Amino acid sequence: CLGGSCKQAKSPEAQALIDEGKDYDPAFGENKIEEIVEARRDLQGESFNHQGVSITYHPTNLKKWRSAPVVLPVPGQPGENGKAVHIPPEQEELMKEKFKLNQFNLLASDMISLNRSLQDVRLDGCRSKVYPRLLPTTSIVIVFHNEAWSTLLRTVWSVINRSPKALLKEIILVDDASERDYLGKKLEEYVKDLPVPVYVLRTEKRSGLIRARLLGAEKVTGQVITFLDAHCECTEGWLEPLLARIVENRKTVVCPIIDVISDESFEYITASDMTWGGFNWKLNFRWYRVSQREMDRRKGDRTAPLRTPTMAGGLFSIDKDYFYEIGSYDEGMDIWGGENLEMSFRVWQCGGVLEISTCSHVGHVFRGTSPYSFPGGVSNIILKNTARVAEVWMDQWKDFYYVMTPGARNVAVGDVSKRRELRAKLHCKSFRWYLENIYPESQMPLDYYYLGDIRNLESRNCLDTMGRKSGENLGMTYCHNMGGNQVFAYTKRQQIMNDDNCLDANSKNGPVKLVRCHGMGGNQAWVYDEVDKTIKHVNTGSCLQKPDSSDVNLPLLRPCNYGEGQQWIMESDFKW
Ligand code: LR7
Ligand code: MN
Repeated sequence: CLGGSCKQAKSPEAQALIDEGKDYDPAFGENKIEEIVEARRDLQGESFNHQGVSITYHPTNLKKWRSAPVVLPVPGQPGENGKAVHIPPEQEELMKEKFKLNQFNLLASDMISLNRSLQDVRLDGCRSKVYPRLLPTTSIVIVFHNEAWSTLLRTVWSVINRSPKALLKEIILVDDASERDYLGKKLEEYVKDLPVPVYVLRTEKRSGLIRARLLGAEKVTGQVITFLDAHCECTEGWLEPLLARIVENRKTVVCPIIDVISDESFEYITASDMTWGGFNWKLNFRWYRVSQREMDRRKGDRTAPLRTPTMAGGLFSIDKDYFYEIGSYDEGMDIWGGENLEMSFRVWQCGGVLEISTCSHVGHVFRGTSPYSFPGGVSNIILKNTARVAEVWMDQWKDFYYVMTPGARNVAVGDVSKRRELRAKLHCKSFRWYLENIYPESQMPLDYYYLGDIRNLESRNCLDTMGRKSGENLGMTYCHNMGGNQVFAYTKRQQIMNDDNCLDANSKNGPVKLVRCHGMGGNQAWVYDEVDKTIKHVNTGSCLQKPDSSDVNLPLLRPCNYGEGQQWIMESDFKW
């Protein structure tokens, strides 16, 4: 739908531009380039020098931005308006074959226009928002390794089609040593004809997404760097709210809401605006429900920017100078993983702000498995990257990572002294400060008496989550001294917890379940008596007891009798 076919003319003047083929020039609608250029000129007196360029951030002069032209659906084309693509049964085999190439439905992706239309998924309150008349320009940095043509170029086109042209400085594609022919000369030729400057950089050898992004960032000439993954689709109005937050405070790192593009059908599915980023004891990034505390801080306004404890990592805007001031990335991290939590902790602990702008929506193809190789081994790489995060930023809370992830104790983290120096140089706050002020709802307890395994005095076996989920029974088995499922924290809030889950009982004879910790005491409050070694359930007054012969893996809750079967040892045999 290039040419004028999918563009809606807002005026005769606009129609003329479409007819001339200048249909990506947003010099119509409300977004007149001349107007912006002029406004920049008007405010010269107030501008300051930024990387040798005189620019003006002017947060009080507001206007309603519109990223015309609107991409209209092409009738008959699969996937328009973000709809699912259905593969006819006779192509199912081919579909399965192609799926393996990128771990998403490549056949479906290839059927969809690079310029496909999407719904405007924003909350009503977002559409009428005004933003500073002068926003900084941004360069988009997209790193990729063996990305599919259609997803990569659809990302690029969605940026071009849905960003106000005056704000889009350039798009920088960083090829991280891809092995696919079409990503060579063909890509370079293709991008030459695009209506905004698009550059292709290449890492000399596979360097991983972290170092690839650093390479891209070096070439950025815009005032703000916006990172995207290589399989995204930006929706109407995605960019202005991101840049506007940086105008308010240049130490703000802003993410859009990351919507889901189905890896099966390429359907565009809106994600919740009530979700923020957190992490578990393994230091996996996880989505959790936004806390009531944060809803209250925003006075219940779902269109207000959301302060998030962590970010997913792939999609965000950051002032270019601030990116370097705050330490860009840890160059000691390889291939994939960890950099998202590293930047999240660093931004918060070192005086920045990390937000999700709920008015900005960008879709991302989430997939079940990684399609590419991890030279050196997946787990080694991820464990090492994550250990670097723990070693530099988490103070004693790094113990949670190590007890939970036995493999991590043996990986070589490499030299982290530079990153620790950075932390000192920037006078960054402690992890305790972060947990107290930014993430009090965290899975990691602020204060705890004990972290380790819990062993029954009589059977000598250990409590074990058996890897079970919230709502399932607590288990018990022989002690393996490896941590993981046999590690529990006994907290000052009287919880006995492993990762997200707490021991929980709601009647005096059990069962004892693992239930997502709610932090409110109640059924999750336990008292460990160091003298008689009982673990007493506060609400029922019953005691935790070793399993009986009917089910040797099921710990019981029974009236207290102070026998050895109800005595527990909280002393770890393993060290980390
Ligand atoms: O060696 C590599 N070189 C690369 O250039 C490995 C990957 N890459 C590229 C890759 O082609 C892609 O464009 O890096 C990008 C991210 O890799 P993905 O898409 O395979 O990973 P992901 O979407 O699971 O990654 C999420 O976590 C990563 C941790 O390192 C990064 O932070 C990704 O940017 C991040 N993606 C998102 O935040 C999108 C939302 C996903 C969630 C939650
Ligand atoms: Mn991705």
